[in-house]
Amino acid sequence: MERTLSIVKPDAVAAGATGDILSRFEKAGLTIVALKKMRLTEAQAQGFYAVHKERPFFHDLVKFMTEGPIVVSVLEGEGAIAKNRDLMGPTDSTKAEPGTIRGDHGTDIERNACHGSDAPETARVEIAYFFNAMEIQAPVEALPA
Ligand code: FUP
Repeated sequence: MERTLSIVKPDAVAAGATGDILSRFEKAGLTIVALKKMRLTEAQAQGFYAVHKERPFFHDLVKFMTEGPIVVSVLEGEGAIAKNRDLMGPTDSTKAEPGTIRGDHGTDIERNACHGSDAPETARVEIAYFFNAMEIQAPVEALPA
């Protein structure tokens, strides 16, 4: 079992694509174990993308990520990280096949509709950035009787 962080980005939320995107996760067998809608502050977006802070696109990326609300979720399932990335398609939406989230809802490399963690360690850090333990629904069978 693996967990990954998903973000429906401001472009896709504004376009009314949240439901379509979340439904793709469920149809692929992933379970949404935490979910919230929020609007990032500039500092929160900078913190989330801190690894990119020296990159030329950083300023525009932060501006985009704060332009409107996002929908953040934790997805759980076997191979959840790779499964989510397959559903999303490549970072650059112009290179993403129709049928992928970015192919259907993204515009370019910046306005690319969604985020998904790229490895177990980043998933752990990213999930903790948005959710505390009480906000993540453990499977019912894992709860004490
Ligand atoms: P991904 O793992 O697909 O989210 O992609 P990266 O971690 O490489 O990049 C993070 C975000 O930076 C992307 F979602 C979009 C943005 N980005 C740009 O805006 N321009 C670029 O040239 C590269 C990335």
